[in-house]
Order: sequence, then structure tokens, then C-alpha cells
Amino acid sequence: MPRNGLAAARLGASLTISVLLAAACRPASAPQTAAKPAPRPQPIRMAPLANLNAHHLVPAPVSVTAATGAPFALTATTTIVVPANNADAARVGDELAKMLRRATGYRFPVSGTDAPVPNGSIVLRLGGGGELGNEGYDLTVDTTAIQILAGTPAGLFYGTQTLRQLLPAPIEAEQSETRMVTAWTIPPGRIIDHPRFAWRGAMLDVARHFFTVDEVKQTIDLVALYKLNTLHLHLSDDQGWRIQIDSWPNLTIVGGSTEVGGGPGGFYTKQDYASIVKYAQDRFVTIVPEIDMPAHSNGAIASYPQLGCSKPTPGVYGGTQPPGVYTGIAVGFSSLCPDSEVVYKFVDDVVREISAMTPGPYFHVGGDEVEALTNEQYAHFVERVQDIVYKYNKTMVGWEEIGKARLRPTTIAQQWKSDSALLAFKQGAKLLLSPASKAYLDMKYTPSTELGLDWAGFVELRTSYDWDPVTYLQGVPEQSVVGVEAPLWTETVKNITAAQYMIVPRLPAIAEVAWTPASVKSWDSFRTRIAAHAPRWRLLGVNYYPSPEVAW
Ligand code: TNX
Repeated sequence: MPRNGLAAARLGASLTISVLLAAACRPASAPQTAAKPAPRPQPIRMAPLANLNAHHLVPAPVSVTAATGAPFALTATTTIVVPANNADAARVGDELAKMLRRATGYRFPVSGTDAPVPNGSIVLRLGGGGELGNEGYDLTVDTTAIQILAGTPAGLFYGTQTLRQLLPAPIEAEQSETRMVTAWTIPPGRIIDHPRFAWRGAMLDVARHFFTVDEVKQTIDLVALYKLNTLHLHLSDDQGWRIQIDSWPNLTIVGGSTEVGGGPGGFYTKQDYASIVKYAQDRFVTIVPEIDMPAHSNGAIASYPQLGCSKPTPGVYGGTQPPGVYTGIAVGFSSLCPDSEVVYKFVDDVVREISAMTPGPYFHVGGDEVEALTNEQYAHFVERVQDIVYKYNKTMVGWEEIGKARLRPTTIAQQWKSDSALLAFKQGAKLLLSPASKAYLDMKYTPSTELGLDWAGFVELRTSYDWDPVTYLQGVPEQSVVGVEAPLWTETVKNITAAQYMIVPRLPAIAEVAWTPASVKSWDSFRTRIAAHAPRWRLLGVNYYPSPEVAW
């Protein structure tokens, strides 16, 4: 993708708006004379939903029941009411107010009370039955009020994301940009909704190409819009080390100095990382940090050569690795030395420092594609690292190869190609599913996609949508599947515009795989609903792939 793709996307949005304007305010037969002043820009008119059954929600909810009667209208006097004395729920209300103010210009005052509320309010309430679970919500719309009921603040948050998608697309715009005066109405009815899987994730590889804090936050925005709750950051690889570690400063001085193709690289300071974590937390997204080891570790070894088994580090395809960080895209050649105590001191320091700044319960140790060690050396390494991870009170996650080691019962193996995932499953480990041929966001959509790889095949939108995490791996029951994650590896992806092109619309498809019950999920319905999201993406400045499988 060209670096100016985002600008192009924005231009596309304003062109669409101009075309709409032109179509709306000029009769086809109107004479065009030079003397006439140009028509004044008219408000964009995008019709609100006429009936709740016509919704375009992604992921599709568990149940939608339309009611009769007049819709609820956002007006200059609409208020938002949150539960008294719950800071997290109050924050959800504040964020909802901010989002609605931006496009409408109305005030949306937020107040905290558990008492009955006046007409014209959007009410967030904690409560409801156990069937809503930790993340579910029950949304009711009638002429006088909107109520979102949930057992937790996370559930309230997902209810507000549903509300957002029920409003016309220009709710995503600045009022000043759009001069939007469409009726902000939502048709009456009820939505009861809760996720199928607990882990619904995306992964961003910030090691092959570095992405700034702001770009990571933009990615978190997309994750949250589609009710995903996890962002896995691949923070180290052969081509770079991206997180400040005070006890091993060369990791970022050397390891953060470049990226694939020799670009400038970069890294997150501890403050940067804290701000990513906070931004994610505010959107009920858990950050899962990954330090990939023992392979994919040349970024660390180039910074501290004593972490490798021999000096200089064995190079790709024989020979020796030249000093410095590797900027090619081969995999599997590097390894931390499993027989060296300094390596375990290093791992302990890194896990300790990262765990201390990660509120989420997980630490991902990588563990994939090890070609430089024997199976015995590999298993020994993973078992020692696993002890370190649990010493710092984190749950270990690793790519499926960790199934070759003895795993603790709570360790999670991330399936990506299937063969060793079953070894982990047979030991009682839970599986996180990221089948490359379905869920890898770095696979090309078609042979003519400019970016991406194709070793797992081409992954068009329907391919990423049409699979079931429980029947995908034979013999693995639903309770052993913790969820689904879509990784974006960035060997070929150089900037956020390009990243979004690979992520959207496949990530929303994966979100539906992870959230929506199998009995509700339907490709025909999804391809219609997702089409209605394109105007949102354009207004949000999000680049996307206009898959020919969708009538946009
Ligand atoms: C395999 S998937 C890898 C990554 C590459 C990716 C490219 C996995 C655990 N390892 O190192 O970036 O393929 O598609």
C-alpha cells in the first residue's frame, strides 16, 4: 500500500460525501450556468435504522427482538445515567457521552444514581441474570429510554459498542466535518448478547516493523469496536527488540535500532507501554506481551552475544551471522543458548520487568519455529522458562510447539498449524486457535494482493469467516478452546495504513467467529452486514480491503 493510503481513504470519504451531496441537492435536469453560485453544502443524509431486525451489527448478537412503536431519539436533552459508586461503569458512561457528543454536538450530561430516571435517558445498570456472564449485556430500546443492563462494566461497554453500531455511520465523524443533521434514532426492541469464547484477540507484530504508540492505540480502537478483548503484542524477534528492559539496556539500544529492510525500528519505553496498557484497559482489552524464545531471538543476541551458544551467532543457511540485527525475513535460525545460566538470568529479568508493568494475567513466551536445538534441549528450555513465568504470577502462553515440553495445567498453547497443538491438548492444556489458513491477517487475500505472504494459502474474507473453532481441530471439545486470535505478522507490512488493509475486514470476521453462537452465524448475513461498516471505516480514517465477496 502506498504510504498515503490513509489520506486516499479520507479523500474517498469526502468524495463519497460530495457525490451524495451532488445527488441530493441538484435535480438531474437542472441547468448548469456559470453565473449561478455553487450550491451550499447540504447536510449528509444517512437514514437511521427503520427496524431493529435490519441491524448491521458485527459480531452478530445472540438474540434480537424488534418491537413496535416510535424509535428512541438522541436530542439536546438526552442524559446518560450510570450506577452510583462504580468507577468503571461511570467511565463507560463517560466514554459513551464523549462518542455521542462528537458527532451530534449535544451535551449528554452523565450522572450517577440507582434511582428511577426521567424519560429521555440512556441508562447503564449493573445487574441482570447469570446467563449474561462476565461480558454479556441486555439492551432495551423504547420511545422513552434506552437501558443497558449487564453483570459487569465490561458488559456495559459492549452494550455501548452495540448502541454505537445501531446509530447511523456518521456517529463516527466530527460534527464539524459532516454537518450531520440526520435524525439520531434507534428503533425499539431488545438485544440479549454474550460472547461464545472468553479469549477474542488480535496480534500485532511490532518487531518485524515497528508501530508507534498511537498506531497501537488505533489498533486497540478497532479491536474494541468489534468486541474483541485481547491484543497480543509480539515484542521481540530476529529483527528487533521493542520494549525497554532496565537491567539489559542494550536490548533497545541495539535491538531497537532497526527492522525488516533496515528501517529505523524503534521501541516502547516503560511509559509508552504503560500508556498502551491503560488505553487498552479503558476499553476492556487485555494486553498480552510476547517475548519470543528460544528462537526468533536474534534481536536479543545481537544486543548481548553471550545469550547465544556460539560467537558469532550461526547465520541463516550456514555461514555466520554478521554483527548487528538481522533485517531479512528468514525464520528459525537463531536460538538463545539453552545450556547457559546467563540465559535464564536474562529470561528471569525480562519476565520480571515486563510482568511488573502488565496488569493482565498472561505472559507469552513464543516458542515457535526452533531449528537450532534438539527436542530435548527445547523441552528443557520451555520447562525452565515456564517456572519463571509462574514465579512472577503469570499464566504462560506459547505457540503450539510448547506441547513438546511438560506443561502446567493452566498453560495455554496457541495453535497455528495443528501438529503439535494436540500434544499440548493431550496434556490438558487449553488451546487458543489461530489457524494460519483462516486467521492469519498477513496472508494475501488473493494472488494479486500486493502485501502479505501466502505460505498458508490465500485468505479471502469468506475463508476467514467460514470456520468453526470447535470442529476445526478434531477431538478437541469446546471447553478446551479458550478462544480465537488473529495475528498480523509484519514482514511485508510497513505502516499502519497497510496494516489496516490487511486487518479490515478480516478481523471483524474473526470477531464474529469468536463471539457469535454457531447457530446464529451466517456468511450470507455477515456479508450484508459488513458492507454497512465501510462508511464507518472511511469516517474513522481506517483503510480496508474492499473484498469483491461483499456488495459494498
Ligand atoms: C510463522 S506463526 C511465524 C512467524 C512468521 C509468520 C509469517 C508463528 C508462530 N511463526 O514468525 O512471521 O509465520 O506468516
